[in-house]
Amino acid sequence: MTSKAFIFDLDGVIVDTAKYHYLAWRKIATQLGIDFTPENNELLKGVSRVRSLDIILELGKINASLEDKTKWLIQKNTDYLSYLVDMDESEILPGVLPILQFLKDKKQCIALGSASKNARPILEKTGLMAYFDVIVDGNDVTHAKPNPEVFLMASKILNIKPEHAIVFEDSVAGIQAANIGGMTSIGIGNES
Ligand code: B16
Ligand code: MG
Repeated sequence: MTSKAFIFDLDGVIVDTAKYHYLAWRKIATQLGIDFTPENNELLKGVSRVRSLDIILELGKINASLEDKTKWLIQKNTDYLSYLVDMDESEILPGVLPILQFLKDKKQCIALGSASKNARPILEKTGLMAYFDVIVDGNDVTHAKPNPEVFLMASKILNIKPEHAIVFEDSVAGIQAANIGGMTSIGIGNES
């Protein structure tokens, strides 16, 4: 049988951290007088931290200096990390452990392909690190999703052709990235 690579996104697929990203971004938005709704938050899923701030500023039609942007990015991440302090395996989304264990038992290649720069501490806190043969995250890539770099890097390290890679993703940008990369994409989440 041809070897396959199973590549998992993190936020929204393995753990529900989108709610913490939302709380942290909403604080910044409120400070800036922007009404940041859960619907707006959908625009940030799978999107890098820097691009997320730009989207929020565009929503509020705000021009900001590099200095202010840097300050808000640090504030957002500090706040976000404070929500992760007590994170443990109870935050793993339903169905994740059985599928990871199934793939491990079948000796399939498992990778993480996440835009997050906090991916490794999250995998450690949830006890999932040992399942992953390869981890590619926001610290490793130059181009954010929908650029396929994160997934192509994972399949390359695993020495598996993109057409033999299956990507599990919750974001539009991530599905686009997998499709542009010539991989099979599986959307996770609600239909609407
Ligand atoms: P960080 P994923 C993405 O993770 C999130 O979906 C997105 O909302 C977030 O802005 C991005 O990571 C960067 O996260 O601030 O932790 O570096 O879905 O690609 O696993
Ligand atoms: Mg995601």
